Amino acid sequence: MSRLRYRVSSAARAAEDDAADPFDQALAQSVVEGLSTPQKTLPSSWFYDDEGSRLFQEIMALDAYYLTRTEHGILRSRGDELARRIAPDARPVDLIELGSGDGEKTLSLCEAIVRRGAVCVFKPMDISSHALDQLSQRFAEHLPGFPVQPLCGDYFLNWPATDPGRRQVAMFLGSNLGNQTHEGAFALLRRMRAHLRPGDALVLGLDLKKDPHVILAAYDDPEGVTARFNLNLLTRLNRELGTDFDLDQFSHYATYSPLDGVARSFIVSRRRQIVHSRRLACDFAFQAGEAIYTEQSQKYSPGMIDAMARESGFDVQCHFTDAPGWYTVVVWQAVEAAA
Ligand code: AVI
Repeated sequence: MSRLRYRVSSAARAAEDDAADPFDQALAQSVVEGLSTPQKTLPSSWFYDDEGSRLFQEIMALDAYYLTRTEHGILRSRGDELARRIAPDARPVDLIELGSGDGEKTLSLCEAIVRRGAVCVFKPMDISSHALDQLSQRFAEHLPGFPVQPLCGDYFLNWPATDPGRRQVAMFLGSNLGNQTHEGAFALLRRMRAHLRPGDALVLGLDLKKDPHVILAAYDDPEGVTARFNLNLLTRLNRELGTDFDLDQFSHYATYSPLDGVARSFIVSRRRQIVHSRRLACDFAFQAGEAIYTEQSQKYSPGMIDAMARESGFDVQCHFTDAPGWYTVVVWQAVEAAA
């Protein structure tokens, strides 16, 4: 085959691939911005393509990743007390879960709500319609008759309507708040607060500060699943933005600092190299050892959590914490906004 024919057919194949993978403007913009600053960054929200979501499921089942099983344990063992906080009186409840996933963690809590005899509609919200289908199936199988009204898409654009006689209880579990920066977390809490009325509640699952070795191992597991999860971001960029990242030339690096209680993940360039993006028509230069900051996971102290509640318009109702004090599920109540 002549060089020219080869170039034409590979360009045609690239065009076919591009047609199969729609161009996400927001992804393109955040990559161009994030890889053009002196400290390269890519937001962790881009981890969750199909493969990233699958790898995250694998992470949640790892021995080293204590967060999920500890949170499940609290929801199961303290479910009846939590149900009492969620439905303290005869008012019917709208239980609105942001980022519900497939509902595995919430099922036991809803079982406790049923045991309490509370009237409740579960309104799970997620960006994955597949996860919401799995959730609906799970509830139909294990808790038939329990009202579930899934909502797919942006939490705040799709916040469900309610009426004055019902108590809204928002839930944000899985330590997802910890993936936000300090300012981002406050912004998110205030947006939630804006949808709630005084007396409504917010249930949060948050990871606590603990032995730094335990935290670091959760983000640097010996099986290498977290490394694959982190590096999958580059595979996504190769597919969706036509970049030519060579995954063998990058590595996963995790840190945890007890000073600020933040676990951080990076993708480190193993050598000096230039990565080209066909679809963005630009190059990104990497020095040997240069790192892309891809994720932060905040670990909290009980004092930080209480201060966060006060500063975002809530009163702390209670903390449900596991025996070693590794993880907590907190219930906050929305207070009247100051005049
Ligand atoms: C989704 N989020 C709370 C996880 C965390 O622990 O920060 C994401 C994760 N990243 C690496 N492992 C898990």
